[in-house]
Amino acid sequence: MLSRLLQTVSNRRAFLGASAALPLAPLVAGTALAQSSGSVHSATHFDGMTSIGNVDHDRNGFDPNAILTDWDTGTLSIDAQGRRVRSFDITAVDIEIEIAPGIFFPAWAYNGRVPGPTLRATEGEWLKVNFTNAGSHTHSIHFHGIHSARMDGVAGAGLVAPGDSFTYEMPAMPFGCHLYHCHATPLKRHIHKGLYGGFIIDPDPERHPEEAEAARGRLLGTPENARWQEMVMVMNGFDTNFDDENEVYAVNSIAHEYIKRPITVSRDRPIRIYLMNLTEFDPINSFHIHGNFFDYYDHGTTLTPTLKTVDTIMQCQGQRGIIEMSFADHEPGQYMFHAHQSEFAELGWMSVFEVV
Ligand SMILES: [Cu+2]
Repeated sequence: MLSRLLQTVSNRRAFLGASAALPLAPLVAGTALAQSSGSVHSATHFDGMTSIGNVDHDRNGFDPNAILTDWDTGTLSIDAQGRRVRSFDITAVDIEIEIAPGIFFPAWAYNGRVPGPTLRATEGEWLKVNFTNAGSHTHSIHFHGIHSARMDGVAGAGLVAPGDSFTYEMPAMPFGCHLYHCHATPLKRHIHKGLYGGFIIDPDPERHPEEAEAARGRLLGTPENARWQEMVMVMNGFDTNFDDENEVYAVNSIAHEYIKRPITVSRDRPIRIYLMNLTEFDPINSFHIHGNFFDYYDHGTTLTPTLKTVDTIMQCQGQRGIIEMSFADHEPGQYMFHAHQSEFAELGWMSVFEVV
């Protein structure tokens, strides 16, 4: 047991440069994030706390910088009954991804990315998710939301063999910060391989007259929402040697990515993070911010915070919530955020906000 443990620690540490001065390539200086968020640029600090080299995002086919804000709002139509119907297309594929410099992982991915697309809808709409399985194993999509047993994404209810398709239909209910994942067995293998993503349902202000302003602040496309610097962060881990333990941790899959390219945020606008935990093998993950406190909405299903003025929260696997904070009263600079499990932070789940 001890030798196995030591071997694991040795394996986990093998790819990390403990305190080297890093020759970081100047990546994408000033890359604009989509609409409402900030930008990402190459790091000047914290070089001793990260891995050496850079991941080839072009080869992966997705960029964690873009994943922060690239909501998939699908296609909206009105059906014969006058319902707002929002349709999404998701395809599962086998894909090898680089999760830390030189560390490749044989992933299963929705739409070729890990995490999968961040689906975003409005409370009360009818959702149609057209799922095609182009992978090598049977897969499904199991939504954390309200739906019938027939749409559950388990055996007999939307489990899809390679080459087949299925359309999941459900109401967009309840509003909140949700997620989806494959529910084929063995479950932990199918989740850990990368088949998961964010599922955000914005509140409909008309259904919440007492809290309409707060609801509009959440609803994508409103002026109230545009004030916010919104981003999605999926906490995940990767078992690169298939010993049922993670060797790499991250938010949005790429170890240390947001320390090499800090996420630029403005002091002038509040920050909202849709945070989900899809980490397999470890019972909990956590989020901790330096030099600041935040309000937290567990599952995002309320418009008033469930936790006020905290700087650390934990989530079990499948748990998620919304973090809201502001740097309005702070001096500009780099503020770290990371898992408060030190091991997770050292193995990749370490990030920085560049406050300007
Ligand atoms: Cu699967």
